[in-house]
Amino acid sequence: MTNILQDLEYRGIIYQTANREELEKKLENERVTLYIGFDPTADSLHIGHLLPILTLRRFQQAGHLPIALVGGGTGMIGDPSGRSTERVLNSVEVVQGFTETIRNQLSRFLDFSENRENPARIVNNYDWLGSISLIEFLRDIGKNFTVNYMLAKDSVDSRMANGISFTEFSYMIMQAYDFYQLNERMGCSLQLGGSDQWGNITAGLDLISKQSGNQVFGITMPLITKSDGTKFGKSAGNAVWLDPEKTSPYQFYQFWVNTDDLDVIKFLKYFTFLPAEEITRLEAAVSSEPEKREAQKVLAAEMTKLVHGEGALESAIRITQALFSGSVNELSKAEVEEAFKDVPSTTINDPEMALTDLLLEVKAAPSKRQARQDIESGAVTVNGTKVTRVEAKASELGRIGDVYLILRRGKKNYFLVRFTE
Ligand code: 545
Repeated sequence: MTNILQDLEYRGIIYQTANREELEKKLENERVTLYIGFDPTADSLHIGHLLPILTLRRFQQAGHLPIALVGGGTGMIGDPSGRSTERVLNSVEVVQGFTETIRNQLSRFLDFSENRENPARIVNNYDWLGSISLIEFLRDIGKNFTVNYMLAKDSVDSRMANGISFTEFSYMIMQAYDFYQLNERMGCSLQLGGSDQWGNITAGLDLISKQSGNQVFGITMPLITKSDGTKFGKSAGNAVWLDPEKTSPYQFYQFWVNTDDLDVIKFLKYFTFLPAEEITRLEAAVSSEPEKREAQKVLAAEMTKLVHGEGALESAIRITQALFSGSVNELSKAEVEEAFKDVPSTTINDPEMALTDLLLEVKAAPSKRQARQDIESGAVTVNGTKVTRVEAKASELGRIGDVYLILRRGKKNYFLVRFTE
């Protein structure tokens, strides 16, 4: 078995560990069953969740047994960790819907095939939390925790000023009980999570040592920071989702390509499976020829391939090149839609409209006079071809996929026209 802790250490993925020395020995000598939990609080995972998911995958590649837990039960309650205000509860139907989509997304990153020695598994904590009785919970589990201990946890302490409901206050006991259940049922002895999960993970360690005396372990991963101080994982204020309907593979690719030189090596270590030698080579390339942005392109390609597959990566690269060179005529209808997802399109139903009027309609020119001047001076391209005839009409210009006309004024200003006839 490869030394997984050493690899994680090299990649900067370890923030805190509980029982480090014994864990190191155990990981070297046996297959360890480990888990990470994901509460169904949204209809998709985003790149903020990639580090824990990919770390599960690293453990699987190193020969250990990963479990992804979907919090169908805990998602009904709401984890106060890392939050300054009480959550609004979602309805049972909404939580059930989210549980299904999160389960599907998680399963793409792990290998479940039964013919390998360490297939991944997915569990839902509703299976045991949904049926435990109140009396059993308070009597058998709750008795292991003093309120004093619970008040001292960061997740609760930080909420004392504003208040916390009994519902969220109890959350840590549910997560602790999950770890206990997984330890009993599946021999799971290690829980991972982001740094916000330390309090919940150690609550599990404490419960298990009291209930069964078994030794178990915990690891947290660091909060991902950026050199410019802005929050990781946002693009123009929006989260970068793993669901291609919410963030297209092209947008996803662009997000990674735009990584700062000061962050790119850190992210290659966190998120890719490239060996250390390749990362070292890319690090040298960042300092010797930063203008080539080779490390960023490798990062973007690796991530897009991992999350969306080879075909989506090729398409993202084609779109990037077409928009850069202006040869947008080479794009398919679907690629046009993907490339212009964030660009508002203008719908036109007059197939004979003059180009000057089109430029006005899409607000590429403030007046007809300016539109004429732009065309004559060669500043206007239609579907990647320069058009200098002021009298040109839409019907003479051709459409992509029978529907789209891509206007460009100057080097970079793109406008999308959608014809309904
Ligand atoms: C529930 C039951 C368990 C163990 C863990 C949990 C979930 C945990 C929690 N985790 C976060 C989360 O975010 C929503 C994801 C789906 C939309 O709240 N109490 O569920 C995040 N987690 C991954 C990392 C995290 C954490 O899924 O641990 O730190 C983010 O990086 O915030 O028995």
